[in-house]
Amino acid sequence: MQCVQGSSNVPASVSAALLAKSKMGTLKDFVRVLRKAKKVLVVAGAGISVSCGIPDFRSKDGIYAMIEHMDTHFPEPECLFQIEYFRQDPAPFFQLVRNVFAHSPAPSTTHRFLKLLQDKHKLLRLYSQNIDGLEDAAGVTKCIPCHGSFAWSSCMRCKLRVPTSSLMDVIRAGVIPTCSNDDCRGVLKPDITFFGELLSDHVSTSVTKDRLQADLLLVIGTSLKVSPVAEIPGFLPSHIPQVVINKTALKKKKLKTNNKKPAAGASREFDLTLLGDCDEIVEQICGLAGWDLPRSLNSERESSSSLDAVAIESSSEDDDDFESRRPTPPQTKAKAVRVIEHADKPNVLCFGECHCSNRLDDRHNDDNDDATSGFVW
Ligand code: CNA
Repeated sequence: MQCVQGSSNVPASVSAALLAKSKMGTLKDFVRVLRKAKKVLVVAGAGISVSCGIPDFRSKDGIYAMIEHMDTHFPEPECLFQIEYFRQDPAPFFQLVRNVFAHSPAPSTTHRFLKLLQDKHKLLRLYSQNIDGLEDAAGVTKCIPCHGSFAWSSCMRCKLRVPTSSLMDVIRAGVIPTCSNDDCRGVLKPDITFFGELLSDHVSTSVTKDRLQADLLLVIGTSLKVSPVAEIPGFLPSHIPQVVINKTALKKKKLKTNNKKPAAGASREFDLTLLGDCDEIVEQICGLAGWDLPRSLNSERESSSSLDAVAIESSSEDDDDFESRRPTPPQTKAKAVRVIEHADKPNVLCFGECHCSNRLDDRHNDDNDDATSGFVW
């Protein structure tokens, strides 16, 4: 990986990014950088869908905790998503699907924020680890669902593909869905990447191209425990500002070199960490930027909320002085949320309350979850 160091010969876009990186201590600094950004690369995970009623994996009330209460004999909850275990007995997986995916969730505020970035021609790419298809439902087309999608299922024998929605009645009835071809009857497995399966080559090809174009990285709602997606932040050139929006603090995963040893020297810290609920944080960001979130299907609920406005209107996305302008009628209504700064952690801001001591479920909090095969970058 080639890292760009500060020097008088660096291109203007790189110097701008270096400057932005060095000046990101407040939310306003970040909003200023975001307004100027033209190619935002987003890495997202299960946290952006929690408010849609889909639990994540590793939080204390996440799917791994649910699996521990199921009647299974797995040595680890992760085994439920291991392809080898699925081949032996797909029943526990479909039992979980019944509990978690049987409703019809709508996109979250964060999904709509990502659509907004796309509408503003700022989104370079969304690398989502989610399989729920809610990016699609929100209209985000510049999304790579790195771990596949639950929307379709394929027969494990003859590869017949069917929409998973057509199987939900069977799954809800507690029956394992099988292929409709009489001479086949193979198990129909949702087209998601299980642990032990390879990601599509398309993911690494796309990341390799995008890393040289991105001017800002946002990491939202992921524990960054699953490789290779977890390696994306460490793979981007070091001058690109990197910002986390999450409930738990993150460190960058160390990049492995070709001889599988972690690369030495690279910083594992992000430039700015915004800790709290991602929906609440993106609302604050939009309010400050004067951006209107696209309406959700469920817009009645939003319009009924009595919220303080923090919107600030500005004529140009490149306007450095946007925060000194007078607010025009608010575009985005955001709850007034307390933003907590920390003297000992200048690059961490907490929203609502202090989240610095938030932890994932202890059993899944280790840093060595290389469950999905890594890319060769
Ligand atoms: P994870 O390891 O469970 O991490 C989720 C992260 O999101 C944690 O750091 C949480 O602190 C954070 N988080 C939870 N709620 C919020 C919130 N409201 N606001 C901000 N942050 C929040 O899940 P990852 O995505 O990191 O792991 C990748 C796995 C999870 C992929 O293979 C997915 O397929 C898999 N997964 C996907 C879904 C889905 O599609 N919705 C659900 C559950 C698991």
